[in-house]
Formats: sequence, C-alpha cells, structure tokens
Amino acid sequence: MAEDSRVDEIHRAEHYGWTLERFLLERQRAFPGATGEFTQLFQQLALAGKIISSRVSQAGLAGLLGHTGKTNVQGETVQKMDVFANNTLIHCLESGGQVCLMASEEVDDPIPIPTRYPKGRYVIMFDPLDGSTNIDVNISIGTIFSVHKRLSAGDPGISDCLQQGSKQVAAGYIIFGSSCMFVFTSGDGVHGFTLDPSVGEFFLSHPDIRMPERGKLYSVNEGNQALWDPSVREWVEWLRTPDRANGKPYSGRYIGTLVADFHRTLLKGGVFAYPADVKNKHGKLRLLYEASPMALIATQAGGLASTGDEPVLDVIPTELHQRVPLFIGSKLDVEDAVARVKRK
Ligand code: FBP
Repeated sequence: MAEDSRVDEIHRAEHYGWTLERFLLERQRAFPGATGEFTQLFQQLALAGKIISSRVSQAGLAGLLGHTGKTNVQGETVQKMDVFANNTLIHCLESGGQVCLMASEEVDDPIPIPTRYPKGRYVIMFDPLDGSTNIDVNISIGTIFSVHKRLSAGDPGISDCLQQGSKQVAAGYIIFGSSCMFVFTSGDGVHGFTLDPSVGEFFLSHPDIRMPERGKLYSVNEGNQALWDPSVREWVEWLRTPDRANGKPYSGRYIGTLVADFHRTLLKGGVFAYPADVKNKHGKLRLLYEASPMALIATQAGGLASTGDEPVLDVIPTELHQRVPLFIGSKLDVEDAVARVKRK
C-alpha cells in the first residue's frame, strides 16, 4: 500500500489522535472485570516519561550531563540522568497501589514497595535510561519496561520477577528522540503515541504498527567482529554482499541505543543483533528489561526475536540481570539469521 494512502488510512483510523489515557480507558471497557489498575499503572508510566523527557531535553542546562563516578550492578559507569530516570520511575510507580514489586537495571535487587503504600497485582521491571553512552552526545535514548502479573500470594519476591517473556501482560518503551514517543503492546497489537509537550499529553500517532516482513537494513556493532563466532561474521558478510536478486546488500545502521535501533527496525524493518561473543559469552543485553519487552513488541508487530537458539520469549530466567544474545526484527530477516548463526 503506497505510503500516502497508508498515512491516510492511519489518519482515518477511528482512534487516531486519541490520548493514551482515552485509548486505555476504551480498552478497559472491553474487559467487564477490569479494575482500572492497569490503566492507572500506564498513567504513572506516562507521567514518568513526561518528567524524564523534559529533563532529557534540558540535561545540558540542568547540569545533568556526565556521570556520577559510581558503577552499577552491570559494572557500568552510572550517568547522572540514569539516577534521575531511575528515581523518577520508582517515585511514580511505588505509590499508586498497582505494583507489588519493581526491578531496575540500576539496582542490584528487586525494589520493594514501601510499607506505607498498598501493593498491587503487577510486577514492573525497567531499564530507566537505555543508551547511557549516548546521553551526553544528544543521541536518542529511552526507557524500556516489562509488566508481569504477580505470582506470589505472600510477600512478593524474586520469583515474581523471574517469569518467561511469554507471560508478560504488557511491554513498551518511551523513546526520547526528535520527538518523545510511548510505544507499547498489551497483547493486542503495538501502538505508538507521540508527546505534544505544549499540551503535555501523548496522542495516538502510530496505531497498530506492523513490522515489514523483510527489510533492507542490518544493525550490529561491527566493532566486535573479531570477537564473534565465524558463523556470525559470515552472516553479516552475507547481508552486505551484493545480490540484487535477493535485495542485497543491506545498509548498515547502528545508533548504539537499543531503543532507537529497535524503533527504526520496528517501523522500517530489517534486523538488529547483539550476538554473544568471546567477551560477552551471553551477549550484552539484559533479558528481563531489554530483550524480553522488545521481543513481545516485535512478535506482536509480526516480527521475531531469537537468542539464536530459541525464541527470546521462551527463555526461562534464572537471574535478575542475566544477559542473552539477541537477533530481533523482520520475520524473514531473523529467520535468515537463525538459520545461519551457529547454535550453542
Ligand atoms: P544501557 O545503556 O541501558 O546499559 O544499554 C546497553 C546498550 O547501551 C544498548 O542500548 C545498546 O544496544 C548497547 O548497549 C550498545 O552496546 P555497544 O556500545 O557495545 O555497541
């Protein structure tokens, strides 16, 4: 379908221009037993997104560029904006009564809800500010989140976090780029909302996003080539070798922020990968709050997400901050990658 008529179709879409809140309330009405907790949780997430977005756009003025000198559980240098985003999410999510437990890339252990607040039936895990290395150089960064239902009857604990990706009730990200967008799925398609800062509302701008079945772009940090398994090198070489009959060579695109590289892949197609290598034996990206949420969004948009050995959504988590190799993107492109890259 020509791009223009696709855009017309979007503009004609019944919900186009709805606020995130209205979109959620309409969906809530479709579930007679709904308590409103899910909608409220997303309102808290959206609030955190707006606060972080305003601070990101002024970071240079607000003395929020640069690092804190501390390192996190991943051994990474903690950026000042990482701390701001992490605290903002915790404060927005802990008090509403929808959440029983949180987990963050920046915090070693699961984050309990203070006893003064009621505990809800959702568990939320997040990467408060993905793409930390790009904060100071004004390149798109983002917040990634994954929502599960609480399993524990008694006090919530690590087992509430260590759930398979296929059990997620919702997943999404908030990208802070040329515009701020809130993209999510709750198992019924993928929808994108753009923030109008002058109104302070997220408006539906990308209803029912579908990932092209095949793309023309590949995204991987080729600087790690020497560390890769030969089969990974051969796969990347295959993508860039001219083969007009099969739409090759693909063009390389790598921003170095998962949220941004994934967002482009979601809209334009192609494949993003962070393979395992001799340095990162299990890859670099974290399963629970990076790979799993992106995998749910990709599959809901018609794409695929694999570790190379199995679908990311099937991986059974064993640790809060465990890493997995990731091949994600258009269905046919990920199938090609999995067919070519050596299994464990
Ligand atoms: P954090 O910034 O949240 O630690 O995320 C890791 C990340 O920055 C991803 O966003 C990105 O895809 C990857 O690391 C880039 O890694 P590298 O610099 O090794 O290519």
